[in-house]
Amino acid sequence: MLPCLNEIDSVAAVVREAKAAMDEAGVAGEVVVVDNGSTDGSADAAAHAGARVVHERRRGYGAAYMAGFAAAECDVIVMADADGSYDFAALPAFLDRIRDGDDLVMGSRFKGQIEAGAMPWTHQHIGSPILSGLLNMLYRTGIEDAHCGMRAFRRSALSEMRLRMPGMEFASEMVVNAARAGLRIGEVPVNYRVRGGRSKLRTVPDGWRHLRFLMLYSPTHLFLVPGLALLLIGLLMLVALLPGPVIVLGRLFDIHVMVLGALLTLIGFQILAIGLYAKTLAVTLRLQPMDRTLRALRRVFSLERGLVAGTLLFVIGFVVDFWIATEWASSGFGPLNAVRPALFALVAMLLGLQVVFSSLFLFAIELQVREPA
Ligand SMILES: Nc1nc2c(ncn2[C@@H]2O[C@H](COP(=O)(O)OP(=O)(O)OP(=O)(O)O)[C@@H](O)[C@H]2O)c(=O)[nH]1
Ligand SMILES: [Mg+2]
Repeated sequence: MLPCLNEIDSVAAVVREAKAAMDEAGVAGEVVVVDNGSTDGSADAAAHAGARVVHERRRGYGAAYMAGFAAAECDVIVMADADGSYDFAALPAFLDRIRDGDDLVMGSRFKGQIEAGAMPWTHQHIGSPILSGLLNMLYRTGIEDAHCGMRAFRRSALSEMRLRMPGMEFASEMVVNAARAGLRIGEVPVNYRVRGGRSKLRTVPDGWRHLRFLMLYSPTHLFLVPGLALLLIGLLMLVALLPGPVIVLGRLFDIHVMVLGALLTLIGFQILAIGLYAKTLAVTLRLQPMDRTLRALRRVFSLERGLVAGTLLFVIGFVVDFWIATEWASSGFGPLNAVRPALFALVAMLLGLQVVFSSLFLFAIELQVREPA
C-alpha cells in the first residue's frame, strides 16, 4: 500500500516495482495507492500502472493510510512510500517474518543501506535517533528505526493497534500502540534510496508532531514522574524548615527556601493530579491498558479516603491558622512572627482542598465516562 501526494515522478514505477516483487515472491495480492488529493495526475498514473486507487481528501500521511487500511482486503498489508525510496527487494524478508508469527514487521534503514543523499544528514544523525531514542525510552519497543516507512502487518492486528493520528506521527503511533497491545514486532533491513520528486516531510513541524505525540501519549512521564518529584522535594523543604533555619554544608537555609518549598509542593501536586486525570481517562476509555501504577493506586485510594484525607489536611491547616490568631489576640494584637507555621498552614489548606476536589473529579471521570458493560 502506497500513500501518495503529488508523486508523479515515481508513483507508476513504484507500483510496477511492487507488483514485480510480489510476482517474484509468489504471493497473490494487489497494489493499493491511497491518493491524498494529488493535483499532478499521480492517481491516474498509478491506476494506469495497475494499482487500485483509493481516494482520501483529508490531508496527512496517517489519514491516507487509515483510509487505505479501511479499504484493504488482503490478510497482510505491506506499507511503503510512493516516492521510490524503499527497495522492494526486502519484501520476502517481511513476508517471512509474518509467516514466522510476527504481527508487525518494521523495516530498518540503519540495518540496510542508505544511499548517499537519500536521508538529510540532520534527519539521519539528529532527528531520527533522538525521536527513536525517546520512543524507546518511554515505550520500550526496542525498535531501531521507528520512522521507517516500509512495514508489514497482519490485517487482524489493526483493531489492536487502534490507529487514529492523521499526520506523520502516525508512524510513531503504530509502533507504540503495537508494543502496548503486546503484539509481536520484528525488524528487517531495508535499503533506502534517493526519492524521486519533492519531499513532503517538513523537518520542524513533522518532527514536533512526533515529539508532541510521544510526550502527550505517556501521562506517566509527562506528568506523574515530574509532579511527584516536585511534590516530594517541596514537602521535604517545607517540613525541614518548619521548626527553624537549617544549615546544610555550611549554608543557611531559611524562610525564603521554605517559600520555594511551598511553591514546589503546590505545583508538584497540580501536575501530579493532571497526570492522574489523564491516565484515568485513558484507561477508562480503554485507550491504554491498566498499568501497575494505577492498579497500585486503586488499591489504596478510594473516593471516601480521598475526601477524608483532604478534609483532614484542610482542618490541620485551619487549626494552625486559628492557633496563630489566638496567640496574636492574647498578646493584645502586638507584633507577630509566625511566618513559618502560617506558610505551612496555607499549603496544608490548599493541598487539602485540592485533594478533595481532585478525588471528586477523578471519580466523576470514571463514573461518567465508563462505557456500558
Ligand atoms: N507528508 C505527507 N505525505 C503524504 C501525504 N499524503 C500522502 N503522502 C505520502 O506519504 C509518503 C511519505 O512522505 P515523504 O515525503 O516521502 O516523507 P518521508 O519518507 O518521511 O521523507 P522523504 O522520503 O525523505 O521525503 C509519500 O509517499 C507521500 O507521497 C500527506 O498529506 N502528507
Ligand atoms: Mg519517503
